[in-house]
Amino acid sequence: MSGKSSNVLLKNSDPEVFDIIRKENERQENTLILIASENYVSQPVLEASGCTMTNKYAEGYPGKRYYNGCQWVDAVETVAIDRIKQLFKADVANVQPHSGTQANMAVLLSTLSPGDCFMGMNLSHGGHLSHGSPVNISGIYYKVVSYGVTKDTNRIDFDEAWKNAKEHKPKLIICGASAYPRTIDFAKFREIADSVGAVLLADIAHIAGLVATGDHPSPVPVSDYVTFTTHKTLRGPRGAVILSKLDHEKAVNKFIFPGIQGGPLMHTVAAKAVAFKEALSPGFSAYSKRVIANAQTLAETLQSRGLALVSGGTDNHLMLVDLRNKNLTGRDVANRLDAAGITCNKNGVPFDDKSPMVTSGIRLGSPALTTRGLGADDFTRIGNLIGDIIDNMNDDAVLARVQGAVAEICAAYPTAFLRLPERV
Ligand code: DSN
Repeated sequence: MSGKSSNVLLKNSDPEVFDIIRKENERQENTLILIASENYVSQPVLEASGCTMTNKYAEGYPGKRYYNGCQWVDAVETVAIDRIKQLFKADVANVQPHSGTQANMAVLLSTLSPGDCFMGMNLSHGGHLSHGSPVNISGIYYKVVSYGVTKDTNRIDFDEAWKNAKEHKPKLIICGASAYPRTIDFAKFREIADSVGAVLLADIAHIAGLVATGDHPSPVPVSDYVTFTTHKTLRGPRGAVILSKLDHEKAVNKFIFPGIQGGPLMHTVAAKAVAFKEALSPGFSAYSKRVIANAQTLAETLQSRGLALVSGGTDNHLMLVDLRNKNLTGRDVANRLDAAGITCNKNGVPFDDKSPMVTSGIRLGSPALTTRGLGADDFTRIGNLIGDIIDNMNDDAVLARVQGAVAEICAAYPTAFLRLPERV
């Protein structure tokens, strides 16, 4: 595969799309990405994502496909499975889910019948759409009870989880979150699940990279199923994985294909294999530690600027800023930061009275900028720039100054690691 010739071809054959991709590259180069669920993949992962395996149909699993010509996609899927099992010390793995929601759906379908009850974390307290939101298939097909965080500590309310489990006897419990800044006690969820005979699914999409390196406790020993996306702290291509115990392998595989997916995206499976090798390296372990240290530096800086953080800080890669004491909405602050070149997302905070399109908070995360090489001093500087914007929401001179500082930081940490010389 020649990055050079393929990109020259794209430029000549479709200048319109070439130009749009070039602009997206520039956006990724010239802004500070603090979206907690995003990252920059390495050049090798990017190369594998764009490989010829995109041409291949491969319904089935290695050694058991419906079409011929699968010898090389079999080989790459086997490598991906072996590496991810090694990384998480898991019995079995399915590396075909296109997304975290599909991974979760396959587990729900393989363990529950429509109308059965399961328990998950309330979306507005940090959970995920696929953990039983009424607008997601998980909340449409099943009866859902939820648990949240306590009002005083904003940490998981285990009393509520125990109480709801006892009262509703869910057949499955999902633990894991997409906006929760604290360590999750998976063993405690196991106890709750055991007390009512429920299956335990840990969705570690956000923290997979931290779990892989031992920087967050692993749910693998105590869970029946573990799902995660591969593109957040794990720093791989867009997609997901399901880990399970040996007994569940057949059912999980059946519900991914033919249950809810058709042909797997074999170019993505190849890129997952490359990312899993990177995650097994000592360098990745150092990266995970820096992700957490940088998040904590950012959190402390924001607090020193009078900003309130949900739960008072962070143990992982993300934090939620509660803007209610500033009388500002998440939407307005996220838009103003974006104008300054700092990209994050508006996010509801626990017990928020504003709609998800407005919100009272923003969510910030350190994985992408840590990949870019930023360290403690940079995160302190960025925290102060965020504080400056929030304290001066209507001041265009402050906006211009922050834009200048963002440009300086971006120039100091080029994303050259993403490019071949002629890449768009
Ligand atoms: N959209 C993802 C996130 O930002 O956390 C969750 O699927």
